[in-house]
Amino acid sequence: MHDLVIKGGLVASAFGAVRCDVGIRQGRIATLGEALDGAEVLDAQGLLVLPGGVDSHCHIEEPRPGGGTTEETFASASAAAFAGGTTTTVSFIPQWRGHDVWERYVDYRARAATGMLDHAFHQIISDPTDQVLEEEVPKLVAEGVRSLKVFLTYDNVHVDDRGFIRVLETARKLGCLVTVHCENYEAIRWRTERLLAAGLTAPHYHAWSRPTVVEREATHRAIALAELVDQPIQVFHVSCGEAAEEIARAQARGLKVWGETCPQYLTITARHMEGPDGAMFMCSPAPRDEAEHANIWEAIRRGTLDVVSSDHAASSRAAKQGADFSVIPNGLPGLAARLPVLFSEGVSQGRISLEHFTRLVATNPAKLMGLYPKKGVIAPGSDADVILWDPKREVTITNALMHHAVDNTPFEGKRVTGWPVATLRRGEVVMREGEITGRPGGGQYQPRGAYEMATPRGITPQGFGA
Ligand code: DUC
Ligand code: ZN
Ligand code: ZN
Repeated sequence: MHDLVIKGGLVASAFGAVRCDVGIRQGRIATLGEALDGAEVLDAQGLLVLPGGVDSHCHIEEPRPGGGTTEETFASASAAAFAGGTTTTVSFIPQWRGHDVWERYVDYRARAATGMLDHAFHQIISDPTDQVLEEEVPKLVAEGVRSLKVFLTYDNVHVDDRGFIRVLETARKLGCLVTVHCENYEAIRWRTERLLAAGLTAPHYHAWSRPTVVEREATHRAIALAELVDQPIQVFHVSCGEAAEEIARAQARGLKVWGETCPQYLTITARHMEGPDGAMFMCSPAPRDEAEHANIWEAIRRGTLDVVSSDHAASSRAAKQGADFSVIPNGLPGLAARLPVLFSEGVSQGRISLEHFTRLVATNPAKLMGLYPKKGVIAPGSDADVILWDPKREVTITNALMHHAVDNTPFEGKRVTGWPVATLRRGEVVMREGEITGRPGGGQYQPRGAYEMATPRGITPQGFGA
């Protein structure tokens, strides 16, 4: 007898897509089989039964040095995530220059506990001091924070090569993954100064300030330094073929280098930034063009890019105003739209299989973040994080359907085929037909232990290793 049985759907399980019932007991998948009994039954005839989405890159309620936080709170992000079929997030604990990180971790844990999502954290390192790397990061690792994030660009957070190498070295020692925003800081700074001096200030010059070459260079450098130290890395939000080629070359050499992309790099172009709402499409790396969308699809198909996350970074229309492109906050809200947009563009349009979709949005991010097989798969023993998905439903995306805190979505008006009709987190129905039914505070922290994907290869150039 189960607490709940999902009956009659096509289940994307660890064994591929099979038609069976899913029996849930005490928040976990207990049985995959036929004619299962349950105290409650959910009818999934005609629906797909998918593992809950794992969004391994989203910015939620990130405290700012001057006070306040980013606009999306854990409460609103939970609603957005459930509406779009995501049940687990990995978001960012900030580090402000000149500050330590432990206090930020304690504060961020408390914030995340107010939401409904199961959650884990990356620790941003923007000031890699001895105190932070040698005393505080080990304490965070003991708490289950197993990924460090570095920015190779942005004024207040970028690290130079020496700082980056020290973060890689620390991660190697402690068994963490390093995730990297790859764009060249000085190159963007120089381009931005020249553009502004020439009076080219409108939002679409954001793309001119950071062409693909700055992403390719930083991706190459990040990989080379990771190879030097023998440290696994994930390159975040790959937007162009040149950067994907760097990753493919590294993978062909056997390096532990993974690549992520986001729905915006498959659907939005730099031309979107030319309209009156241009700022609403500003993110970094910048949106490119249709040829680059095709390159990113190809990199997905080949497996070079194996995770699609949202890089959810939501700002309201009012916050996205600014005197010139360099002061407008970067980032797009995408927590809710991630699965529907990728399913529609990918599975409905025949570019990828259902199984590949499931790997990109749930299984692979869970594996790379050390959350698998608790998360990211429908298999006995795993958490019962499940989406009931209607592959035929046609929906026009509106901001109201996104449930996030802000008044804009870059996917406004986009017609998609395929939509989540219910989301279960650990066996509890937390969204049904767009209505959020989860309880505030119901999300659980997911501490991460040592895992294979974050383990160094044990091969360093010339054999001299840390
Ligand atoms: N790019 C980032 O690197 N972070 C948040 C938003 C964005 O566009
Ligand atoms: Zn980034
Ligand atoms: Zn980001």
